[in-house]
Amino acid sequence: MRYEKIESSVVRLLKDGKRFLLLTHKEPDGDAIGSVLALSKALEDAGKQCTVVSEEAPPAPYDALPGAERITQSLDGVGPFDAAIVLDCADQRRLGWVGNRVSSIRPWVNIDHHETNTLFGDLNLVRAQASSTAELVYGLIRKGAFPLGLETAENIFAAIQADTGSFRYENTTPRAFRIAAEMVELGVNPWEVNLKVMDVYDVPRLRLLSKTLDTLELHLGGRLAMMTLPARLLQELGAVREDSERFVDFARFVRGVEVAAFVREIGDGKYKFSLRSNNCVNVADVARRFGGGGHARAAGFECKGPLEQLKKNFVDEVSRFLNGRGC
Ligand SMILES: [Mn+2]
Repeated sequence: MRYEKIESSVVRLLKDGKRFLLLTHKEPDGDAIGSVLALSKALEDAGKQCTVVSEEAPPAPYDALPGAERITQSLDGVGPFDAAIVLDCADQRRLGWVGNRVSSIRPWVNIDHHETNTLFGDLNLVRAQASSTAELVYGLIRKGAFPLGLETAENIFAAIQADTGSFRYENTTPRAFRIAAEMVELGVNPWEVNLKVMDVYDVPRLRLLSKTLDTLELHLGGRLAMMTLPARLLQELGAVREDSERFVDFARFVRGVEVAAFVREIGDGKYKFSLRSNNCVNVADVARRFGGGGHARAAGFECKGPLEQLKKNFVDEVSRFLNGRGC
């Protein structure tokens, strides 16, 4: 079905329904949180009831987005719902325990922009060309003529800014700029948003960055850069998982690098690989080989095993991609 047709069905459902459950992926990022907050606020301003649940509380700095305190970690005593709306989530597993608890709710509306989305919803509003999920939320709000107040506008702006790397990444489309400009016209102050949710580091984060940069390794003639973060370092420095967010970019910034990887130990012998690329390798395809997914320029996967073996398998796979693409 065409996107516009599905969009009309979702709008009808949002207009007809009264009570909605909004969900997003675990380890939520700026687009995940901005999108659930924007859509839930617009629906609430239209007289609907929304419950927003995520596996964990919004991590800093996204806990500073307006309305973040409305996100809860409990499903006790809530419902029934007219629909479960899942935002920015490529597959159901990424919901964590919340997904198992609410799978009986129907219909599921899957709103996302990951090219590896598994279309797990009853309605799948998925557009891989979109800069962000917030861009799709904006489309729904406008099409349904739902209220778009300052709080909603700030969340849409912050989400687009987060997913486009402050309007620098390849997904920075004219539409992303147009929506952002419109949000500024509605009263959003980009400088204030930046101070609140972009350039604000706690000291443990900077110390963690310093230690992580020391682990930089180059492979495949300098085309693959890798950094690793052992779990004990977080504890030692009093840092948390979110403090390593976007560290992978520093590996990508190295001149001549095509693929960058940031490997974080997540416990029980498991590791999370965060991948980025600069030009020709689709890292979502690389991640898929290891059971993960994402976007062409930003993807990830989790795996288990001795670190040296995992790294070797990964280097071999990237090598095949680089040779295959002749880059
Ligand atoms: Mn996103």
